[in-house]
Amino acid sequence: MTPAEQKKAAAAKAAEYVEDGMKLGIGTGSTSEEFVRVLAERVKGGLRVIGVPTSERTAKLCTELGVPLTNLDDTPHLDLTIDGADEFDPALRLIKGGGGALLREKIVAAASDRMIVITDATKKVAMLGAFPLPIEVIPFGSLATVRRVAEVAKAYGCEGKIARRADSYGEPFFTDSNNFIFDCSFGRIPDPDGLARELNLIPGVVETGLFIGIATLALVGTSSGVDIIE
Ligand code: ABF
Repeated sequence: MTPAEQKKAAAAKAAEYVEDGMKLGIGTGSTSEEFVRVLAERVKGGLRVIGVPTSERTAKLCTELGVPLTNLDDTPHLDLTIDGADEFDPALRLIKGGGGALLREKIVAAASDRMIVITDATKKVAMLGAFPLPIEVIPFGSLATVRRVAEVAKAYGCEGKIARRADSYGEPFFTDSNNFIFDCSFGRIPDPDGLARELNLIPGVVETGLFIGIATLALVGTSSGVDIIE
């Protein structure tokens, strides 16, 4: 299977974990979009679920396809979140945020009893870091914040280019919460737990794309089927 087919297969498998009456967190990205399509078919067939989308983009697709939506103010406790990832390691630690939705993704996943990650096989790595780590930063004083990010990262064995994300017109990219994202090309992150903990203590850092201790299961499309990793 191609990576696109692997994403579809992982998304279809994830739909098997959705039960009638569930309150769902619904992720962002191309794999999550495949999941929304499968979920919408099941909703048409009578499945009763309600979802909290992790981005405006996902909300739009759900609305177009008839997946009922709510928000965390009305529904603060979710049964299950299903979302993609940019990388995951054998301990199910993730890098997310390539799509810019990491803050809402983490809030929604943290409000859920379980999080299932759906990916193609290319996302599986022995060590996190080849994918640039996104860090969401308050615009005020962002360069000072990022200077501190670089110092902390260095102390955890991570060095490399840190660049503010731009949109397709070269303008600063703003998240759904109106913050900047800085992409950190570290290459390798030897201690993701320590790095995540320390980065979250820096004033001005809103969240990092390191999801640690959050995912409970990964459904990974491969050339021959879907691997289930716990
Ligand atoms: C979201 O979409 C992100 O956290 C992650 O960056 C990305 C994965 O994208 P895709 O499913 O398109 O590979 O889940």
